[in-house]
Amino acid sequence: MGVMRIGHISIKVMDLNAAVKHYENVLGMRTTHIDAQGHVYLKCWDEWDKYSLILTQTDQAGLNHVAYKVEHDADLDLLKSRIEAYGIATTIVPADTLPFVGRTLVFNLPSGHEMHLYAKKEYVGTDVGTENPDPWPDSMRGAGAHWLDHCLLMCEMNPEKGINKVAENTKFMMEALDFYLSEQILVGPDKDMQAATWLFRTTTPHDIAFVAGPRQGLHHLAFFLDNWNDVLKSADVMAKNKVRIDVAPTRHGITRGETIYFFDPSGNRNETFAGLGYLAQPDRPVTTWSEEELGRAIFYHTGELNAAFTDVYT
Ligand code: M3P
Ligand code: FE
Repeated sequence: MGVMRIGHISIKVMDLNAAVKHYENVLGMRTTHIDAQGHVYLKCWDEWDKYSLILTQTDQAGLNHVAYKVEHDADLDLLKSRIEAYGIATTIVPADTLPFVGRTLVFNLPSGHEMHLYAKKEYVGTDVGTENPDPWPDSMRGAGAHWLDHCLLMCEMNPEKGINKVAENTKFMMEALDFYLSEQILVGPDKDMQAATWLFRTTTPHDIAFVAGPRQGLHHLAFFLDNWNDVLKSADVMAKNKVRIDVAPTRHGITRGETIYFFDPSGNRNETFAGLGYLAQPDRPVTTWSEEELGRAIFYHTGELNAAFTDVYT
């Protein structure tokens, strides 16, 4: 029932050909569709639905929308009334407004980011299939990302003006969409302001995260890898392809994830993220990180947060 997982992310790029090359050769995705307007749709080898990434050529980088898949079509009606009862306007757009996707519930998070919920997307199967499958396909290339794992959205926070969209988004996701809070960073004199939150519907530590910043935006989209070795290998792939690496391989204190951050050619930040971290259960206690341990929460080894990491985003 309800939201299952992240389904796709639609982002803006400034050089479509360079972007397609990046997501194909570095992440290892495959183009599955190009529509009449020239939008490119891609999937990872271990995903079974038609696509998890939509690229739109325009004059800037950033997010168009992020979409989550719900289990049943009827969930859309239920969630529509819950979101509206919460005070957020929604619309339902008909099937095939986005190619290969069923009717879709569209609304904006309190932060302003556009979110879609849908129940159906054309099934094409993973690259290893479902009959006596191999553990990985011969078609695998680049980092061989398994699937789109999560996204992190930057949300406006301005304590002087009493604005905290991280807290507003978090409350909304929990109360209207039944997300669970796994981890949070609390700041302020009374240590009661959520400056960042990690939320889940799957059994991984997060399917979405919100971090405070001066304006709303997209911090990164993350792709799942199995383990630390695969993260290191993905760094080799990035070097081979002259990809701009933002943060060399390290571990997050939060989620225990093993990570690299890097940029696509338009400056959208990507992450290759490995490790289950821990099995996220609905009844788990919330992990809280304090302002003093912020560095270690984000980059566990050095414990140092560089300003560019939080200030630079699309
Ligand atoms: C992650 C993650 C920031 C923290 C990022 C953490 C932007 O990306 O996957 O846990 O401060
Ligand atoms: Fe991440």
